Amino acid sequence: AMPGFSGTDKHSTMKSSPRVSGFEDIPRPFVIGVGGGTASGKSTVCSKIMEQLGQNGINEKQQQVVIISLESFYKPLTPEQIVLARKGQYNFDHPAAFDEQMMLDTLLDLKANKTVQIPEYDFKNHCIKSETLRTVNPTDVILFEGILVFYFKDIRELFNMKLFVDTDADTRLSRRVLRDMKEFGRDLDQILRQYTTYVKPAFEEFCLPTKKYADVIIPRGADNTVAIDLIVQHIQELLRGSVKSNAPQRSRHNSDSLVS
Ligand code: UZR
Ligand code: MG
Repeated sequence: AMPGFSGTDKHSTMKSSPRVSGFEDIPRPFVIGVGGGTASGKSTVCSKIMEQLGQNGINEKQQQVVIISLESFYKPLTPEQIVLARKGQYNFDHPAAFDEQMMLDTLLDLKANKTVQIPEYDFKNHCIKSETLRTVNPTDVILFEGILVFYFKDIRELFNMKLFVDTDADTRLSRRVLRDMKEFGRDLDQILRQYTTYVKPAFEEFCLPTKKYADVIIPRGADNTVAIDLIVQHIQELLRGSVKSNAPQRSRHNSDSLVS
C-alpha cells in the first residue's frame, strides 16, 4: 500500500470545490503519467487531452484538469554546473538531475487534495525560477508529463493511468533541433553534440525501458487523434463512474462539469 492515501478520507474536511457524493470508487484526483522521449509530443498530447475534457478558457480557480511538467523538479544547479550547462556538458536527461523526493511529496500532497506550490523552470538559464512559484489547487485530473516520469518506482505507482508517447527518433530529433534553435537560440553543433552525448544515450538507458509500464502506448504522438479521443472518452467514463478503475485508489468524486 502507498502512504498518503489509505482511502479513509472519504469524509475529509479538506477544502475543494463541491463534490457529488455517492461515487465511492472514483479516484480523485485521477493522476495520469505521460512519458516518452524528448520532443515526442508529450506536452501537446496533454494539452489536447485537457482541451477535449472541456478545460479551455476556464479560469485557474475552476480548472479541473492541470498539467505538471517534470522539468519543474530539476535540482538547482551549482555555479560550476551552470558553467557546464552553458557549454552543453551537463546531463539534463539523467534521473539524477531530478529531485525525486520533491516530486513524490508534491504528488502525494495533490493526491491528498492539498494545494501545492510548484517551481517554474527557466530553460534559458537552466534554473528554477524560485520567485515564480505556481500554485496548483486540487483538481479532478492531473497530467504529469516528462521524459522520466515512469523511471522512479514510487512515483510510477501513484499514477492511475500511464501513457507513453511513442514517436520515431528522427522525428523527435528534427523537432528537438528546431525547438532548441528557435526557443533557446542554441546552435546546431551544440544541439547535436548534446543529443549524441546525453539525450540519446539517456533515452535508451532510462526512458525507453519504462515503456513497458505504460497502459497505453500512443504511436505518432499528438497526431494520433484516434488514440487521444479514446483516452479522453475513457477518462470521462471513469469520472462519470460508468466504468471502474482497478488502480488502488482513494475515494472521492469529481464535480459534473468534466462529464458531458
Ligand atoms: P522535453 N533540457 C534542456 O535542454 N535544458 C535545460 O536546462 C533542461 C532541460 C532538455 C533536456 C531534455 N536536455 O532532453 C529535455 N537536455 O529538456 C526534456 N540536454 O524536455 O521532454 O520537453 O523534450
Ligand atoms: Mg516538454
